[in-house]
Amino acid sequence: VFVLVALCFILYSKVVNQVDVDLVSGRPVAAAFRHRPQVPVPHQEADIDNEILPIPPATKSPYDLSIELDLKKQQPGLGDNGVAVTLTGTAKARGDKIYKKIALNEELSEQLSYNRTVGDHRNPLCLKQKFDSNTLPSASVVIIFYNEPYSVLVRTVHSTLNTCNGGVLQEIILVDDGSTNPELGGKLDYYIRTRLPKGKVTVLRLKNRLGLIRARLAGARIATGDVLIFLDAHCEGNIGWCEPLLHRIKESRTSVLVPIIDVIDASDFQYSTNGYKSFQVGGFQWSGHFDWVNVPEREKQRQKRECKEEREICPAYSPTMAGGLFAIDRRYFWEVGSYDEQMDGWGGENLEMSFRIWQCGGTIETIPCSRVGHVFRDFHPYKFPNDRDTHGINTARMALVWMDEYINIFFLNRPDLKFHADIGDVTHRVMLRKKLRCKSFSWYLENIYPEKFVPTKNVIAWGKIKAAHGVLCFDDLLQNNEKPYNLGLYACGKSLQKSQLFSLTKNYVLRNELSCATVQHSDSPPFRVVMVPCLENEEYNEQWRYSDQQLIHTRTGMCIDIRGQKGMDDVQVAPCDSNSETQRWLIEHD
Ligand code: UD2
Ligand code: MN
Repeated sequence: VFVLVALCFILYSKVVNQVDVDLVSGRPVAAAFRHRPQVPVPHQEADIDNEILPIPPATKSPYDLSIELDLKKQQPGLGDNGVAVTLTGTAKARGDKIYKKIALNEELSEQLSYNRTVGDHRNPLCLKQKFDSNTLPSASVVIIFYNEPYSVLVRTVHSTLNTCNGGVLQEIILVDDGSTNPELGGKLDYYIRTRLPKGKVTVLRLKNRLGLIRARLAGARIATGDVLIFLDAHCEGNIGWCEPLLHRIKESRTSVLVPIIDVIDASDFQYSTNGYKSFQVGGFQWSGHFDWVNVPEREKQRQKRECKEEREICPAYSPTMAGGLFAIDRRYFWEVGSYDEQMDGWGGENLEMSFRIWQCGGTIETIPCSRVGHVFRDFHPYKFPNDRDTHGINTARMALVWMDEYINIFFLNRPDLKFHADIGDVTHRVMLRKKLRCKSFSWYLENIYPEKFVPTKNVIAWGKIKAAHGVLCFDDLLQNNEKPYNLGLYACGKSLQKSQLFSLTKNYVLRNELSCATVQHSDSPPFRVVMVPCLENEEYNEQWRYSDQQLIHTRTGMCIDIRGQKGMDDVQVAPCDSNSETQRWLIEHD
């Protein structure tokens, strides 16, 4: 028996230790895949600086096979310049299937080269800017991930090495927020060790999932660069996107910067922009959600004064930021309170940081010569810790610290959060606000975001609008505010609720947060009241008067009348009649 075992062993080690050298790469090839055709890693551009280092050990790791299969699957040139790619046949079916599961076409991602290009979408004026990397601060790029598709994450790393490369990149820190996907473990480590420039990329593994806020904090703690640049794990940059950020921070260390965030389509990976001249900045809704808004006219004027003929590429003040992609001076990040480490999971940290930066003396700016694409997904491919609404809870923490009396408008929009048990204590953040001597939320609204509509400010009347005759109130019937919808009527709530919150402003506009009341153009009745997205300049919206309890539409001269109403969403105007009971309306606070 002993002889037999020994014989087997010798035979086995002969097979395993047999080492050949691959003719293409000069690297050792294990016997198991000696006969596979070797696929060189697609090298598309001369200036890619993450050259492939030879694999040092003679014995191959099982990861090599997997990595080589990955590379074999990639099609050089596919999706280059950020063009859309459509799969066909069985690949398409696989892509569609995984898309339904994780809101991203992982099949296609696996076919795109890690080094695919996305095109240069910058304003041509940017090309005139020259930066001397020797005098710029250095950057630590922090990329956090939780169960992201492996190929997408690796592409984000390659893209960063390729496009943030002018000598300013100190390091890339990947923070694994307790991922359970095995590919993101040993294989990722091995890939980094054997295929990427030495010492550039580090992985920090968190034992447990801590949520994206604490994951970013963990990354920031070990970073050594002058500037922290945070990225989501599914981003691809345009050439030279780091330098303009670093340059601006050198000029102004309390400026927190965001690139223009372009869209990488989650199903065909097309990189798309709104053209190089127009981009949006960050706003917010009273429900505590981030939204995109056009650069306000006021800000365009400021850019013109500040940057003259270069106004198109002038840093644009942004009332808030989306949260995932930004650059901040590393020391300033800590000085200004980093993050609220009691925020769990996902969400809310972006508005918290936005309000804090502005209220405590910093600025948030969009840097037009810095462009990075981000894969926007239709839903989260992951569950939230304990299935909690971490966005809501985190946002309530934010509101308690930063929004002063305006928190009432927030709770009006989110009554579910008012007494939520999981919000916890915010004393240490309130102390921080005191210590930094930060300004009030009303200062922020007046000076940084005067365009933001406040339902209780500069209004003639606001609150529930109730039919004097009956029990019904104006109600948006929970319509999507991005599109026009018919104004509705619904039983008045006991207390004021968001759907019944309306204002008649000093500009005589009848509105809620995002929509303004108009009357449908028509030759004959019914003349319906339609809510349309408000125009940026409030004065340009249609006007209404409130007099003797009547609501009179200026353009048609008619009054809102409950008489002809056929359904819940059928509020109409009719010729004014001062004796008519059905034309009388009571506004809660007038
Ligand atoms: C946006 C931000 C995102 C974050 C979020 C609010 C952009 C483009 N994205 O949502 O960065 O500010 O708003 O919180 O501005 N992740 C973890 N642990 C978790 C959950 C997520 O590490 O428990 C990672 C995830 O893998 C990703 C990043 O955090 O790399 C952001 O998550 P997302 O991409 O799902 O968020 P997104 O873009 O919808
Ligand atoms: Mn994201």
